[in-house]
Amino acid sequence: MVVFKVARVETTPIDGQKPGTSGLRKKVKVFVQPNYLENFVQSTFNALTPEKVRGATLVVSGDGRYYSKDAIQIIIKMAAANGVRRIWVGQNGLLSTPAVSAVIRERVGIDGSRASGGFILTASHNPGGPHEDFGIKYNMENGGPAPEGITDKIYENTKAIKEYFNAENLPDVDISTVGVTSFQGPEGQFDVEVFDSANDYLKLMKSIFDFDSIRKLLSSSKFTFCYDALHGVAGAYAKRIFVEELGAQESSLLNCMPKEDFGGGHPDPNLTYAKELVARMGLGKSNPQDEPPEFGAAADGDADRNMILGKRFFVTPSDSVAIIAANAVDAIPYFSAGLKGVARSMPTSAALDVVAKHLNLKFFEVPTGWKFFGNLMDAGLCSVCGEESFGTGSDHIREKDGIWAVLAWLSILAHKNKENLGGEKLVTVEDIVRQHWATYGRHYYTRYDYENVDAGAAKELMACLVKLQSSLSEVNEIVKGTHSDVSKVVHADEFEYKDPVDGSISKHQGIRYLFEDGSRLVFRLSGTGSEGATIRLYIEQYEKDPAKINRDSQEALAPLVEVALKLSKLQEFTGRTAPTVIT
Ligand code: VG1
Ligand code: CO
Repeated sequence: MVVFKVARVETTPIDGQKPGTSGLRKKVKVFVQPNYLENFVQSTFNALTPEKVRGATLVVSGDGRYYSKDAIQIIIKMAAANGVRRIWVGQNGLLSTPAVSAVIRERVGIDGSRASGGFILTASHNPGGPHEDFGIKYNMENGGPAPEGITDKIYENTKAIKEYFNAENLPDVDISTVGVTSFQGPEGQFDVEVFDSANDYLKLMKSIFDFDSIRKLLSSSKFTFCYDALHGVAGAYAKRIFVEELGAQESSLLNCMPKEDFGGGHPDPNLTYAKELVARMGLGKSNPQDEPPEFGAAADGDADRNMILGKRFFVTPSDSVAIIAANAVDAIPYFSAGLKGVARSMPTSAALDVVAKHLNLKFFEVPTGWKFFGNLMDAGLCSVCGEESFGTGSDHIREKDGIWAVLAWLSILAHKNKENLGGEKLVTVEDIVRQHWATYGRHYYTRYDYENVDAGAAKELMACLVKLQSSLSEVNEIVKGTHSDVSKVVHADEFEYKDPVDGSISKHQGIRYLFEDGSRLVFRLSGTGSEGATIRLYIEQYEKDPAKINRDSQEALAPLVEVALKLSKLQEFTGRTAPTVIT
């Protein structure tokens, strides 16, 4: 057995290591600077209580993007030197973000050990490769992202760090082969266990969904299916789950080979970046040669996001979580005893609110970022939750879960088509959504993203929007001057959240303009970008009248969009005449 020594390495603080909405994300060229990753990892160890490090079992894996393999070796050596007992690594370093959460919560090692946390190496939906992004975040014992209390501490530590610990003579561990490698250090044995990336996650999915009924749907000749992993880590699960377990055709998988640079693409499942899927589903500009599949879905780099499509039909993520919540008890065995409650992030549309009201469910509105759902779930207050940013999930883990969302939709389709598979016409994705609107009303919704805007200009724009909030009469003058038939603003503020479980307060979580008819405009700066600033503009309008629920959403929202651009003076501040992405 190799015996390793612990070296104390001197270092100095590096600027800008403040974790954002979901961890630290920077260009690879920033991460590869001497001590950059090391400082952050040591600062994380130092932010945890000693028993979560010394003698502990930690998971280290990610979406497989460029620099992951090097980063895993660095973290293994530092963990050994910091007295960690065991590191668990998904084969080839691959684990989706939801799978890491599942592994922390559920997996039991061969020697009965359980993990108390883990590092996820991903920059999620940001592109990968030597010139693109890398990222790292820490998840806690409950399988969820570290709460702000911890991420603040990590950041403080990065500003004062003087030293880190490293097992310099520990050889690189082969992470391509399943098995355990053991080493001997000053404090005893240290193990690295490499395990199958999909087993634990698959087991969990089988305990939640009725795989038999989904299999009947997917193997029926009437139902056609397509899944696009955008070369992200979802590919490590898709074949196993959709093809081998559930009987989908292998040809229904697109871009399911994980790649370090995501094939040069932007692994973000939306109508702009999931081009191939969008075209195949008949949503592109030109008509596809073949009849589009009945159902299509995509994931982001780390497979926690999902986009759900029907034939020539797009399901907004805000509608998706509402529809899942409305159908969960009937269609998904895990929820058969009822939902404990539901939650959404603030900018997500109020479609879920209406379902919660109808079904008399507890309801919560939290700031953007999955970490805020965790406390509610740990306290047994929330079963299903979602974000407008293509994130949907439940209390089976503490991350959003892209494949879970697809299985949830397939379960709903299987349930609605139970008696139909031999019959004439299937109940389609579009039918389900239109039926939902007819019952609950429709929340027209769109998000405009202005990516890589000058950071100073973006800050100024936000400051002006906040200042404007002090005079609603001035606001309404602008509103009415732009479009007289747009409703009036009755309340404007910056969203502030008090966690109902631990009482912690999060301020400045987005600028809101709330209208008399329930419409909303929300402005936020992204916390996940790695360069410049990204301004997000969220626009929503509720329509209850069944005669008006089938309009084109961009058309229906055009007046509100115009108002938003006027209020924010967006073009003046940024010089942009059009958003980078519309979802
Ligand atoms: C974005 C989304 C947010 C999501 C976050 C992480 O954050 O808006 O809803 O939770 O990404 O998702 P921001 O701060 O850029 O708006 V992922 O898939 O990057 O882990
Ligand atoms: Co993601």
